[in-house]
Amino acid sequence: MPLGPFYIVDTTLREGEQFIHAHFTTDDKIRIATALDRFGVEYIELTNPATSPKSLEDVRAILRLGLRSKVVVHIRCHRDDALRAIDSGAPGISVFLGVSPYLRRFSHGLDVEAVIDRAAEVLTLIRTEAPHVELRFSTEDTFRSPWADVFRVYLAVDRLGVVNRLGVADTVGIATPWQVYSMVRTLRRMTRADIEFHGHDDTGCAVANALAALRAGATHINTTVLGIGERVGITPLGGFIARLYTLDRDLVRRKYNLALLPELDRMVAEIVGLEVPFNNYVTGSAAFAHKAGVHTKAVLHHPAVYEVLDPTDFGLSRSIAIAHRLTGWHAIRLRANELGLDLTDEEIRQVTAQVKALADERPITLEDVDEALYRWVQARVPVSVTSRGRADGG
Ligand code: HCA
Ligand code: CU
Repeated sequence: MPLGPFYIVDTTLREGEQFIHAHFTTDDKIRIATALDRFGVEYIELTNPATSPKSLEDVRAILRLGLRSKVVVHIRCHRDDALRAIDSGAPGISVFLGVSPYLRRFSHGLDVEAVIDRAAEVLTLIRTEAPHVELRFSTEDTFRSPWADVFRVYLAVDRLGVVNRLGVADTVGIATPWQVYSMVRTLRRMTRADIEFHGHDDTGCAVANALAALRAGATHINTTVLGIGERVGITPLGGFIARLYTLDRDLVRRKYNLALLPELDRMVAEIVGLEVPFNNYVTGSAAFAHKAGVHTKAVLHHPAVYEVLDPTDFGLSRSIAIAHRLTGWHAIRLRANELGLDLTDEEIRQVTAQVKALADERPITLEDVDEALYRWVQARVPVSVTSRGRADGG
């Protein structure tokens, strides 16, 4: 099933700024925005310019870059935030307001009727003052709100005829893909607006939920680089790209500059002072590492047997781990070839047995494998090796 038209709204510079380890300088923000633009995300969301004078300056600095990605600012549903957002000159404004009983009771204290009135006031103000701005309204904590409440709010907002899209936010990462699908599908049927999905990853469903939203007709998906955000963060850009890649590789390759993903992940990791996790989608150190003999044999013949993503599309290469007890003779043969050593299949099998025996005794390195291969060749008469130092006895 082909993917419908969709847009990535990357919010590394808004949700990502809420990550516990993020303290972005203006220069960091410019580097990240520029890299996201080169990667090809369609939108870049920025922190509320009403947050602090510096936040407003940063919005302006990023607008001055003249990026192709559309810049949207994210604001609370307040008149003052709205006026500041309009004043910032951003072409997009994304407004959010809590609808769940938790937020109505413990955050803003408004009942559903008052939520609707507030939304109407602020959204109409924005549309009047900034007729061309791309306007989105989202209900925070959508999935812990009774459906009747959320739909009352969404329908009332849609009827105002002033917003371009409605946002569905899994603020606490509680939604399942089925819930996301049915929420987005229903909204799609009942309103005229485009739909944006924002999903947190507290229970490990953020990528699946983003896909479920897309399949149900969502047009805009929120991501952040490495998934950074409040608590464990949201749908990671790389994970979402990986998910879509196997569904429509050509589309994903056409839309985004995939070879820039490793640099983007590394840059943001460095800026927040952390490593890219070893098991990160696509760019983790283990993402294309093959180990067991059964795997390495097949991968050496045909990588797709154990790889659904082609590392070369991302400017990366695979690695074959050779020095361990799970190794196989195809991997040892690969190493012998790399060293220019000429051994028969039977000899390679014998060296493999030696390597496995050694690895049973202690952890081994590639040097141990090389030594076993060289020793085997040296023990033969005559010595049939290329001019490698150690094989020559040096
Ligand atoms: C937050 C707000 C938000 C907003 C999402 C949106 C969320 O709680 O910090 O505007 O769609 O997760 O609800 O990030
Ligand atoms: Cu969020």
